[in-house]
This record gives sequence, C-alpha cells and structure tokens, in this order.
Amino acid sequence: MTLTLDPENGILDPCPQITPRYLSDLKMMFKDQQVVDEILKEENRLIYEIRYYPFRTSKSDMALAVTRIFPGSIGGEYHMTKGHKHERDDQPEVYYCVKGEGFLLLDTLEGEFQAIPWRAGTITHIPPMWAHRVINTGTDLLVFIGVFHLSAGHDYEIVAQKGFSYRVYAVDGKPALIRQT
Ligand code: M6P
Ligand code: ZN
Repeated sequence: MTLTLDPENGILDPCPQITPRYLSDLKMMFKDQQVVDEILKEENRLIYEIRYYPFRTSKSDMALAVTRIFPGSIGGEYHMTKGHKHERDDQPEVYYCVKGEGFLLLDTLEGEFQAIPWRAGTITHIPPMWAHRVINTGTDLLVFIGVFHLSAGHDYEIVAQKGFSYRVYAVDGKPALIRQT
C-alpha cells in the first residue's frame, strides 16, 4: 500500500478517516479554564486534525496518522495535541515532524520528563509507557506523522488526571517551559 502526503499542508491521500479536534474536545487539557470558557462562548476553535490510515495485514497491523496542528494559543499556552499514553505497556511509536516547529513532550507521568525541540525533519522514537504530546510553537502549521501498532490503544484519561510535568507558554513571543506543581 502506498500513500501520498503533501508536506506543505499535511493532506494525506488516500485517507479513509479524518478526526477533527476542537477546543471543546481538549478543553480540560489547557490550564486556564476561564479563558477556555470565554473563547468557547465566541467560537469552538479547530485546534488540530488527525488523518488516519490503518495498514491491515494477516499477521500484524500497523497504523499511520498525520496530524496538522494549527498555530495559536489559549491563555498564552500554545496549541497542542491532547496527549496520550498507550494502553498497551509494550507499544512504542515513531513520530516524524514534516513541517513547522515546536516540541514533543515525553513524560512517564511518574517523575521523568523530556522536551524534544522539533523542526521539519526531526524523527523521535517514543518508548513504551511514555505519554506523548506535541506543541506547535510556530506561526504556521505543524505537520507530523505517527507510526504505531494498531493495537497500541490511546489512554487519555491518565493524562487528564496526572497532567504533563511542564506546559509550554509564549513568553515575550518565545516558547518557555513552565514546570507544573
Ligand atoms: C499521532 C498519533 C495518533 C494520535 C495523534 C494525535 O498522529 O499518535 O495516534 O491520535 O498523534 O494525538 P492525540 O491522540 O494525543 O490527540
Ligand atoms: Zn501514541
């Protein structure tokens, strides 16, 4: 199976499934809930979209997902993915940044944390059991590819409960990692 990705806009062809993520879908992930509520009164902003393709074979299934995060911030906090940990403890993932700039946050949610600076061309292996979240700190679209086993599963609940150790804010127009207590 061969797919085509337009690196300029992150459009995948063919693409059987597109999942849009609006502010209302990741409301709880941003720190400033008052600002979230104020924005939601005006508009339910589209933060990012996931284009998904499952590669099904007789023995082992993989999946590819292309995510396009639009630029912007909520209460000074840059647009980001919801972030998840895999339900299966033995499942890693590879992320490849196709376009844009930002950070990949990796967090065990039990004290260990890494922020990987990202730009077009960066490839990061995400080990099993590490939660992962991508932040768009640029003024343009951030596009990245994720490749993982179809059975890995997404645990969003644990991320919502425990939270990442750091948040990424725009401070004087530049990204700053702020430790969460
Ligand atoms: C990558 C993959 C997908 C994931 C997407 C958005 O493309 O890891 O499995 O759905 O990023 O991340 P999230 O699910 O955390 O919103
Ligand atoms: Zn994942």
